[in-house]
Amino acid sequence: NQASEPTVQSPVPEYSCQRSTPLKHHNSRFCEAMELLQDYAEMREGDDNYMRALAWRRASCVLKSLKFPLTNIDQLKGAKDVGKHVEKVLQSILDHGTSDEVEKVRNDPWYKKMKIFTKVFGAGTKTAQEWIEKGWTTVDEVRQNYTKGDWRLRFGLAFHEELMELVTRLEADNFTKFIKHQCETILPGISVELCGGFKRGKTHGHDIDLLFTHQSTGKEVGFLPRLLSVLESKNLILCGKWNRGTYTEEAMYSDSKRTKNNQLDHFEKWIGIIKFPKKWRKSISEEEFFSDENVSADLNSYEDSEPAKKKLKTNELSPEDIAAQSRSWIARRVDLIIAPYDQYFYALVGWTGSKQFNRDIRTYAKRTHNYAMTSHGLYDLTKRKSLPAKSEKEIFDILGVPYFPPEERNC
Ligand code: TTP
Ligand code: MN
Ligand code: MN
Ligand code: MN
Repeated sequence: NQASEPTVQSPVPEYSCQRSTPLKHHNSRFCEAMELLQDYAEMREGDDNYMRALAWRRASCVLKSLKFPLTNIDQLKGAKDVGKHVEKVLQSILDHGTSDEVEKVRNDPWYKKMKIFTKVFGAGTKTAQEWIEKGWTTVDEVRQNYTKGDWRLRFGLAFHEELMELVTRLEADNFTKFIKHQCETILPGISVELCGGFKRGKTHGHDIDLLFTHQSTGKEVGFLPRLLSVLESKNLILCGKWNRGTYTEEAMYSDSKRTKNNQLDHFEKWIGIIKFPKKWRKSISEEEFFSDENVSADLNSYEDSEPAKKKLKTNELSPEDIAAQSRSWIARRVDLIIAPYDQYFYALVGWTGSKQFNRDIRTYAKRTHNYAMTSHGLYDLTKRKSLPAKSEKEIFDILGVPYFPPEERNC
């Protein structure tokens, strides 16, 4: 009967960016297991674990792109990224429904705590580890005992429960609509695009990623501070940080493309938490939406400061106090990113993701063309020149990768 079972097309394209990866696929139980092992490796230190994490992810991505449910390990013959260790885990799931290795990690007390703590906004693996070493086991315990931490952590802890509640597509659409409406007054012609997981067709997400650009390059300069002033005047900002853009083409040809504060790209952006009116969580009429319409903000008052810090100083209220207040809003994580138009389509690909899709398309660009790909552009390292693109499709064409729409980039 093996002959009648489907097998992968042979050979499977090596990079996930060369394959269609839909959101809903046929192998979620296998992928869930492998991504748990990825997760576990990512939490542990060292280059070996980093490589291990990537290996689990790549294997998971192969399974995600299969057009059929795996029923026999031989169906994977001809697939890259499926080594002996992966096969062992998959075989065990095929035979018993579970894998001992996976279940051992799932029940590992350290893993469980890391899982809880790294979900806190502002907490990476280092902070999570530090909390575990203090002997804390729940976010509540951290909240009662931890007094250090930057504004991210303080708000992340105080608003943890509601930030854990996933943002719905409807909420994301409502927020986008609201921002677009504000933009009409602030800077006509600015374009606003909902990116991230929602762009890839997810119905829920952990935040709202909005990418802005203006077709006449230069017009976008100064826009974000003005938008933030408007949001501030409407009392919609809980906390956040505005970062100036730090892009130089020069840096794209060097090995260290990361910014000083270890950000993934050099765009001007705001990362923060919005006070999301509860009425925006359901379908609402345009009228109701724009009823409290008075953009009276001083459009130039937003300074290069951390509004959260400013707030913490001028406000008597601590994040915990604010969280405890009776209020008509809930906290929602929002990223606002500004891209100059000549970098826009690269920014769009980068901020659409997935994270793994970006990794693979960048590795592919480097290995096959000696191009450095970032969210700012594509840079030919041999000829030392950049390769501009006027659409997403053009980027794929330059690279010689088949074009897949965002819904098929769920690697
Ligand atoms: P996120 O908002 O972190 O992720 P997401 O929108 O895909 O998922 P979620 O629904 O949970 O919010 O990042 C937005 C995009 O930015 C992501 O799709 C790809 C890109 N990105 C990277 O390329 N690498 C990264 O490390 C991160 C955090 C994001
Ligand atoms: Mn985190
Ligand atoms: Mn997102
Ligand atoms: Mn985000």
